[in-house]
Amino acid sequence: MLPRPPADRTVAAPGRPPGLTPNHGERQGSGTTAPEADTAAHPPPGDGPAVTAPQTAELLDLHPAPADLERLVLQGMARQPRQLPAWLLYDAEGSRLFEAIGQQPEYRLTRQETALLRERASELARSLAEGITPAPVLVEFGAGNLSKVGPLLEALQPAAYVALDISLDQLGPSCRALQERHPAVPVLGICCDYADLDQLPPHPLLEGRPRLGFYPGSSLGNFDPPQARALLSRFARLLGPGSRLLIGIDQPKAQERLEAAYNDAAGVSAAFAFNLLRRLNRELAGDFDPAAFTYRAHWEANANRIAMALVSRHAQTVTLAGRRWSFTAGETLITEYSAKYTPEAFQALAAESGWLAIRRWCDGDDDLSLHLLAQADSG
Ligand code: AVI
Repeated sequence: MLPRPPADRTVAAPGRPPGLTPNHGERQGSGTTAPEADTAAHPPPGDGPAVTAPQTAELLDLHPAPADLERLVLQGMARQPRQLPAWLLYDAEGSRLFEAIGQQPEYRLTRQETALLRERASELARSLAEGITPAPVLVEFGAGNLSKVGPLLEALQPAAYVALDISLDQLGPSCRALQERHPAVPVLGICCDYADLDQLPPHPLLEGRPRLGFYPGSSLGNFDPPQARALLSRFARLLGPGSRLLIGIDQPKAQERLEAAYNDAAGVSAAFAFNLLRRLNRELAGDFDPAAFTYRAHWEANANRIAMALVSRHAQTVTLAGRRWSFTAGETLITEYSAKYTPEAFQALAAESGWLAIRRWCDGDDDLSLHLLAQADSG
C-alpha cells in the first residue's frame, strides 16, 4: 500500500474579511517540480527553529461565497461592454486549460518567465531580501500551481511561504507538493480573491516577520489601469511598511505575435474562454449556448492590450441568475483584457501606487520584465 500524503489542514480563517464566508474550491491541479537554485540569501535553518518533524501545508479558505459571485456577475453583465471578473475563468477546468495555454508554442510568457526566475534566482533573492531582518515571509499573489516559486524559495530561505490563489482545489495539492520539496519552509495556502482582500488573516507564521511580495505571470495586465493601481496599493497595505515586491510584467511586442499567443492554433485559449459560459450555466443557472458565440482576441493599440471576448453570432436572449439578458448580433462579452506595459509605463504606474522601482531583470529577447519594487515612503 502506498503511504498517504500528509493531509492538508483546511480551516476557516480567523479574521475573515466581511462579506466572505467559507466555501469549497473548484479546481483540481497538481504541483510541478521546477529545477532549483542553491544560494541562500538567508542562512539555512540553524539560526531559526530546528525542523524536527515534516511540515504539512496549512490551508485557509476565504473563497468568495456564491452570493458574492452572483453579485459580481450581475454587475459585469450590466456593463457596456459586458465584462466579467477574470478570476471567474479559473474553475477546475479553467485552471487545467490555463496550464495548457502555458505549454502552447505561441504563448511563451510562462516559459520565458520561469526560465528567468530559475537563472537569476540567487540575484533576485539577494536583492529582494537585502537589509531585511529577521528572515521574511514570502507572499505570492495568484500563485496558481506554484510552479514558479521553487528557485526563489531555495535561494531566499524565507521563514515561511504564503500562497494566495482563488482555487482551493489547485492550491491544496500544490501546497502539499511544494511542502514536500521544501520541508524547512512552512507553507500556508490562502484561497481568496486577492484583489478583494483587506488584510492577510492573522496567523502565527505571519507574526513579527517582514513580508516580501511575489506576483509573477503578468496577471496585473488582467486589471484595467485604475484597478491595477488599486491592486498595487492593496499589495502595499497587505505586505506592510518597508516591504518589497517582485512582479512579472509582459511587454508590448509585435501585434502578430501577441494575437497568436491569445489565438493559439490548438484552440486552447478559445476553450479557456468558452469554459466561462459552462461555469455560468452550472453555478448561476445559466442557459448560454456556447455554439451561439465565437471567440476573438485582438490587439487594441490605443490601450496597449489584448481584448479577449466571446462574440454573439446572432441576436439572442440568455437566462442567467434568474434574469434575461439580450445580446445583439456581434455584441461582445469581454472575458479578459491582457495589458502590456513597457518598463517605463509600468514604473510610472507603480510610482502612482506608492512603489519605487529599484531594479529590473529581463529575458534575452526583452519580452518581459521582473521588476523589484520597494515602498516609496520606506526610505
Ligand atoms: C494570467 N494572465 C496573465 C494570462 C494573460 O496572459 O493575460 C491569462 C490568459 N488568458 C488567456 N491566455 C492567457
